[in-house]
Amino acid sequence: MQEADINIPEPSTQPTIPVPSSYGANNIQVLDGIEHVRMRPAMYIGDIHSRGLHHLVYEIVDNSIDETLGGFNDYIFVSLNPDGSVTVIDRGRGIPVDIHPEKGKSALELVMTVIGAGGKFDKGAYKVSGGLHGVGASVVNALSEWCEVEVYRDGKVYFQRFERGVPQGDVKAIGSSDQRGTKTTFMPDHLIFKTTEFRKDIIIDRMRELAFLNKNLSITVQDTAGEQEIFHFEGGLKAFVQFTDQNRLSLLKEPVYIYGERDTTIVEIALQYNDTYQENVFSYVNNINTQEGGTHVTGFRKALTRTLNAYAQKNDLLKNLKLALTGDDFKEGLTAVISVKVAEPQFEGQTKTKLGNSETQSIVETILNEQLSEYAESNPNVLKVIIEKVKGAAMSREAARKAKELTRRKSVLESSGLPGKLADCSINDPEHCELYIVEGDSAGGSAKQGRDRSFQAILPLKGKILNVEKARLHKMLENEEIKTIILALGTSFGEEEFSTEKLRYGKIIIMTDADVDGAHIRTLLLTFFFRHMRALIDAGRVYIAQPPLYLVKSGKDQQYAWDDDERNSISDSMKKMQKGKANIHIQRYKGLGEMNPEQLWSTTMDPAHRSLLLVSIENAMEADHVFSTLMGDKVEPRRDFIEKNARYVRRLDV
Ligand code: 0RA
Repeated sequence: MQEADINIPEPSTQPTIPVPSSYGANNIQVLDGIEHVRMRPAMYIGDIHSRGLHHLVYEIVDNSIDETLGGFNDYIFVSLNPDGSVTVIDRGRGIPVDIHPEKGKSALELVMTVIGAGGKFDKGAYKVSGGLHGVGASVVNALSEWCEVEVYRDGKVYFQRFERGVPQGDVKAIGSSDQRGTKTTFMPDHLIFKTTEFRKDIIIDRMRELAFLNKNLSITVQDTAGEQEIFHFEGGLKAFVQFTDQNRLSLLKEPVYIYGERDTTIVEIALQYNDTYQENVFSYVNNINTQEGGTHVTGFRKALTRTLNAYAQKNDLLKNLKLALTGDDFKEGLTAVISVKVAEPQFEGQTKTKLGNSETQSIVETILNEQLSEYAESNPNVLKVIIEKVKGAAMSREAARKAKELTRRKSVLESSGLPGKLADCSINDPEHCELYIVEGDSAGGSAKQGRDRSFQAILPLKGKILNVEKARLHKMLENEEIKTIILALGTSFGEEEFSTEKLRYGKIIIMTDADVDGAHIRTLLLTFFFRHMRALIDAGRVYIAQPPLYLVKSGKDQQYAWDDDERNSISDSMKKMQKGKANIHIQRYKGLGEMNPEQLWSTTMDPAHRSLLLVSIENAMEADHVFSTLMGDKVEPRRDFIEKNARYVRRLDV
């Protein structure tokens, strides 16, 4: 897993950074807006760390995507410039520059300075909006040291410059051009952001995704060295599904592809089956990843189950199967991308990433029913393969049920007892309780002695847990370590029984050694949570403990260091205090067991001093890619991945 997927929680207060006050009294409202954005940036872009920083780029690109959705733009160029600024160019209609009759300012200036003005201009039918997106270019402008916009329109080039959101003069024509489009360059403000360093891989992930979702669009990303990568997929979602499954063995020659329109809704779906047991369904509305699903996904599932079931019945493909297929049987090994374009999307749910429009469900359902039946009729051999896979899932479901019944006694997972290895905490209020999942008995011992037993519980794991990426459900439930974890959490397990409400701890903290084995166990645990208890990650319940890597000692002075830079600066400063005569000793902690209980408490478990990494899944597609690469069957892509990501190896759980 890369750094991109693990985010440090946002501090609740932001520094107050006023805007320069050199801008005329009639602009008070505009200034108030800009000042508010600068005082509370997290309200607009999520946070002021790497995630929020990259969000700036997405905001600008989203405007170009709106032009694309309206049918006016087929090209986006994103450049990470050597000076740290970013340039985004499109070939859309260009932001209008004429003077707004009431405001007396150019439309361009209004778009760039009035918070929320973006939405007041009709930019086409399928506007990107929802979630954090759609706050507009003005927010990016307010959070930039400077920002320059060039508009190519009416044979001319127009230009306007802003500093910390404030126009440095009116828009003016600076040349002629036969092009149309918009070029925006902005320098993120280091007074606002904790980091102003853009990461090419993060930008590329989103640009690739956008290119998959808009097959007529070509996106070029240029890095600081001038290297370019072009993303353009004529196969669109088909290529997206193939990319997702690149590390898995596909059962179909190529994905099934569905496209249809009704009223103003556009539906696009690609799906295929592979030889694993996981389901990977990614859904989008107007190019926004709907993490929480919604009506379009419901419509998809209903139509898939119904159409395939009807086809199998009609063609007598289920004759040896003595049980009825259920919806779950169609999920094993399914990879699908559902992308809908909806004129007025309603976003609901905790993170506003769940589509609520009820008409969309029946539109998706109808289009998929019709076209998948047609596809089935003309591709009987493909359907045979799919139905065999589905039957396999049904039979394994049945086998698991029988095995459970045979043993007669209540399954461990249904029993109310807690696992013997768990050293539970004494208070009962889950919100205030923490479960440390600890690698190995010796570290478990230190943790048990070092903890605050009132609210911290310790669960030591013996060895490696099962790699769930390669195992069917009932195999997983035979695994002792997995059973122990499920029991300790109290959530139960499986589609129907699992419930976050029964979770016995507010925080689940993975604490492993800082070596290769520890990293492996951490990845196995994260794979388990990602594939089977995703709701816990989405609810912000899963954390990674951060034990220090070094103890730097000089006489009585002892300080911990969490990375090499910190170690060096500590030992440098010890030398300076003691005027170069210091006798510095550095201890590298390889395992948690090397720390005594007090050390483990004070560095890693004490809420007043520890730092935890919150595990969050920003991009489910990317997370799936990481896990399938790291934990899947194919060796080659795993090696490539590790080599490519060697740069981030400190955070990469291999
Ligand atoms: C408002 C109205 C029109 C286009 C745009 C905004 C526009 C904004 C951005 C931001 C980046 N690229 C953009 N391209 C267009 C419509 C103008 C018209 O009718 O010609």
